[in-house]
Amino acid sequence: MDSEKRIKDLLLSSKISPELYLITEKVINKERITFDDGVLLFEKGELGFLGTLANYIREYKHGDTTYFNRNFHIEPTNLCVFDCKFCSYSRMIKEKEDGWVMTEQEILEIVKSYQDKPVTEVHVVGGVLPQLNLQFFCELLKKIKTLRPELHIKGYTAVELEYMFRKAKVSVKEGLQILKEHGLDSLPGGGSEIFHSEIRDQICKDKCTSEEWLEIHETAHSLGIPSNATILYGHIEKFEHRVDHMERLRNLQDKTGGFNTFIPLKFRNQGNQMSNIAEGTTIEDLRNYAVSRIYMDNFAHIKAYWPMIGRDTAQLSLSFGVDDIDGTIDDSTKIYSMAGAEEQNPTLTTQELVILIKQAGRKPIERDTVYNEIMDYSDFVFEDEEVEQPV
Ligand code: V47
Ligand code: SF4
Repeated sequence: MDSEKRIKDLLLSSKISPELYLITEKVINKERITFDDGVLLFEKGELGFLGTLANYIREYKHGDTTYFNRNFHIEPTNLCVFDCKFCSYSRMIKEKEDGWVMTEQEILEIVKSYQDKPVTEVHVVGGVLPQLNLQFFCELLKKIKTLRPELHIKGYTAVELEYMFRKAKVSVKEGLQILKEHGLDSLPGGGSEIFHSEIRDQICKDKCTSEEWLEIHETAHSLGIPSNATILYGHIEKFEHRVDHMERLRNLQDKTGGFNTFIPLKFRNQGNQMSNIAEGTTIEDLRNYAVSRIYMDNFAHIKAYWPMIGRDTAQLSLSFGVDDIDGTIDDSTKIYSMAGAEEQNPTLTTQELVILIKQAGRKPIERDTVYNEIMDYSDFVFEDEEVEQPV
């Protein structure tokens, strides 16, 4: 795809305003765009324009490569002491009848059930409960590693960690060090939502603050624990809140370089306290991926979480800055299907994921959690795959 020619044609065309022209020049010259530029892109950038810019960046960073990984999720509980207004997943303790809390044995049984499968990562995330404390998770990490030493454990959002460390009366650094010693390899990006207090105070006032979230990730990076970052967009926030969120992450990434990927998460409105808010359109999702790619110049990867947006939008997103579509998840994840995600039963086999990427004209590469290449599937033919014969 000649993204370079397309962006130069864009500059020569009379269709873009002088302000957008200046931003386009910055992108071509690989200069950083400002906060105001980011807001302007959201306000004035139409879909085709943003796609051209984002795809240009995506292709000079990664060419056609599109990453995926083979992982599974463990959600130890859906009970939670917090009360995030957007959460469809948590059953407050008072609604306990719909809730689950897994025992250590039940969690280990899930790990064992993947023993013969070529997964490289387990993602452990869930609600926050006092009994699921630092000691419980240390034991669990140790036992998972005993069962499967090579499995990468990506676990616990900053929200879970802040609560766990506070209750255990250890500092963030001590807590993370202890978890690392027991087998924790990286942190997922959840819990960041929207950092700006005007919004955070309305949607998730009682959980860890933005400053705490950033401190936990900064400390993790300083201890050699990489992490991801997310944004929950498309609800009551304004464009400037999205850019403020990205700005804080971009600044931290300048300092530490410890983030692997940025994952925009589309707000879904079923079964939560914000159901009165309409969900955004697919066009808004694609525009948001594109601005994320343009703004987050020091993040190597932008990930689209396909169970949330569905396979079609995931394919489209690959032309709007996204270079990673996460993993071959089975129905072990419930957070999103309960919120009304596109995929009610989010399962894609490796073969389906590879075909999905190829159909979008991209090159499927299986990665590990930290983006080491495991396998190039460009020319791989699956046993039962029908290969088109040249005419
Ligand atoms: O922080 C909760 C989001 C997040 C809703 O790091 C919702 O690889 C939309 O962060 N509509 C947790 N989103 C999950 C998460 C994640 C997911 C996939 C990969 C990675 C990674 C991280 O889920 C929460 C919140 O932002 N969420 N409810 C909802 N109604
Ligand atoms: Fe609890 Fe997480 Fe749901 Fe918030 S988003 S209520 S912290 S499970």
